[in-house]
Amino acid sequence: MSQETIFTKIINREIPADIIYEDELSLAFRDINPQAPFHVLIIPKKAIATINDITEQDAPIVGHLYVVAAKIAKQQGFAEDGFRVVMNCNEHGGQTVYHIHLHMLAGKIMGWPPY
Ligand code: DGP
Repeated sequence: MSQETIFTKIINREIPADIIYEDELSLAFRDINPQAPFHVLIIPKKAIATINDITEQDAPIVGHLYVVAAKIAKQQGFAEDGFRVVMNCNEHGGQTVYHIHLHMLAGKIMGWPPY
């Protein structure tokens, strides 16, 4: 299942976003409603609606999102102190935009459990 969402419009520069990283497979931009001093969304350029829709073929794309998170952590100086990445799935997971994305949060000590 793949549907166009607001994130496709961000990829296509049809709506603005504060983009901090881009390569052939992915894009990272600041979350419009930050939950930490540093909060970006790392998304694949391929529109995959939810974790449930990820196929074996998509594994390199999904793995790449974590490589990008590691790059951003080093670039932004969060690698040593640490940070959190999380991907929400469907209603109970708190997903609101149906184009998979890693939330990357940093700049404070995170609580656990996350509710
Ligand atoms: P989730 O609830 O896990 O699906 O996260 C969706 C996130 O997307 C949420 O934290 C807010 C963010 N968001 C929604 N619309 C926009 C937008 O137009 N621009 C940006 N930068 N972020 C958005």
